[in-house]
Amino acid sequence: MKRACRPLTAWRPLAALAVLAALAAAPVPADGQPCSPSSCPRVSFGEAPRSYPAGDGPSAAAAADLDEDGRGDLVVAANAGLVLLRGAAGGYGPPGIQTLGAIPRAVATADFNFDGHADVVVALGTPGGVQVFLGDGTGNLAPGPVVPAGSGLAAVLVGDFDGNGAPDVAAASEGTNHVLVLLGDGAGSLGAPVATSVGSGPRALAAGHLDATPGLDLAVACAGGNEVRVLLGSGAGAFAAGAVLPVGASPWGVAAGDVDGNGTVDLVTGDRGVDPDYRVSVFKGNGNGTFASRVSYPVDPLPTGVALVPVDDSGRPDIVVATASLHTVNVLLDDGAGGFLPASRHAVRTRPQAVVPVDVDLDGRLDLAVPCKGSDAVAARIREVASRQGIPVSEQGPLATSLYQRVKIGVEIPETLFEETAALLAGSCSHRGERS
Ligand SMILES: [Ca+2]
Ligand SMILES: [Ca+2]
Ligand SMILES: [Ca+2]
Ligand SMILES: [Ca+2]
Repeated sequence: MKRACRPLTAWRPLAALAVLAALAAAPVPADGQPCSPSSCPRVSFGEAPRSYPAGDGPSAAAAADLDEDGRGDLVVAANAGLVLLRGAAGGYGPPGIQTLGAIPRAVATADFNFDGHADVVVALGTPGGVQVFLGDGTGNLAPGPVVPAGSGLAAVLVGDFDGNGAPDVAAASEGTNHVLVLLGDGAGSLGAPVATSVGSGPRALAAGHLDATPGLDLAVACAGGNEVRVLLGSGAGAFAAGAVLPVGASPWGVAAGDVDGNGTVDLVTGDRGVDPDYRVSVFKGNGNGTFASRVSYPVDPLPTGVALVPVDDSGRPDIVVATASLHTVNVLLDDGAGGFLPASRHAVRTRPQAVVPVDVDLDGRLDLAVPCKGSDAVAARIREVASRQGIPVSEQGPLATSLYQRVKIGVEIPETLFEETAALLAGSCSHRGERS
C-alpha cells in the first residue's frame, strides 16, 4: 500500500463515521536526521473529512468487501447494533443496521468458514459474548450463536493462535481482567473461551510475533493498571505471561508493528494520561519477548485508538491516533532515525474512538475511517436556543473542553485559562453593549 492516509469520519449530530481522505506527506529529510519543529514535514489531507451516519454511538469499525463488488465496506459496532456501510463511488452508502441481543463494542473480520466470503466477529459488552456472523458475499450477515465470554468486552481481534490455519479470536474482558481466546474450527464456529489473567482493565489488544518462537503473541493495553501486558503464545492456543511494560497512564489503544525497520515487532500505545500530559508510548522490541524502555511523544488530550499506518513513503509505519477531547486524529511520521516527528493534528467529528486504514477511493493510497461516537447533542441544543434568542455563539472547542474537564460550578477558573476566558467574556459583553 502507499501511504497517504485519508481519514474517514462519520459526522452527525449524535454520532457518525468520519472518513479522512489521504493527503500527501512531505518526505523525511534524506539525511534521516530529526527535523526541527519548524522544518518538520507535515501530513496534509486534501479535503475536509467526509461524514457518514453510522447509528448511535459508533465505537469501533472493521473493513472488508462484504458484498464483493470490489469496493471495501465497513462494519461498525454501534449502540444500535452492527452497522454496515457499503463502499460506493468515493465513499459509502447509507447505513444498514442489524440489531443484536447486546451492544457490540468491538468488531473484526475474517473468513471463518473458508467459503471465500468475508465474515464478521463481534465482541458484545454486557452480558459478555462473542458472536460470528457469516457473510454470503452479497452483504448479508447470518448471525451465529453467542458464545458467552467474560464481561464488559472491550476489544476483539482475529489471529491463528494454534497454527492450524483457521482463524481464531481473542477478546479483552474489562469486567473480569482476562484475555479470552476462542479457537475457530474452520467451519464458522468458535470453541469455548480460554481465559488468561492480565492486569486491571484490559482495554485494547494487538497481535504479533513478539518473541522468537512460532506462536502468535498478544499485547494487552491494561488501562486500569497503567501498563501493557505481553502474553506469549505457545503456538497451540495457550498463553504464558510475558513482559509487563509500564505506560504513563491509562493506555486505551495498542498497536504492533516494526516501527524502526529492524525486523522486530515493536509496540505503540495511546495513553489517556494525566492532564495535561497526554502521550503515545513506543516500546521497541528486542525480538525475544523483551522491550527497550518506553519513549513517548505528546499528542492531543484523551488519545483513544492507535494504529500503525504507512502514511508517507518512508517504508516504515507511522503512528496514527484518535484523540477524543479535541476531536482530532494526530499523525506522527517516523523521522527516519527510529523516532517520530511532532504530531500533526487533523480535525474529525465528535469523540473519535478508533482509526481504521481503508482505501476509500481505490487510488492505492490508504485513507482513514474514524468512528466518532458523538454526542454533540447538548451543544446542538445550546446553539438552537441561542439562535432563537439572538445570542451570538462563539465556538471555542479546546477552551470549552478544558473548562468542562477542570472546573466545577462555583469554583474559580484556573489561572492558565484566565486569558482565553476573559477574551470570550469581553466579546460577549461588547455584543450586549451593541444590543442595548
Ligand atoms: Ca463492497
Ligand atoms: Ca466466510
Ligand atoms: Ca487456528
Ligand atoms: Ca523493530
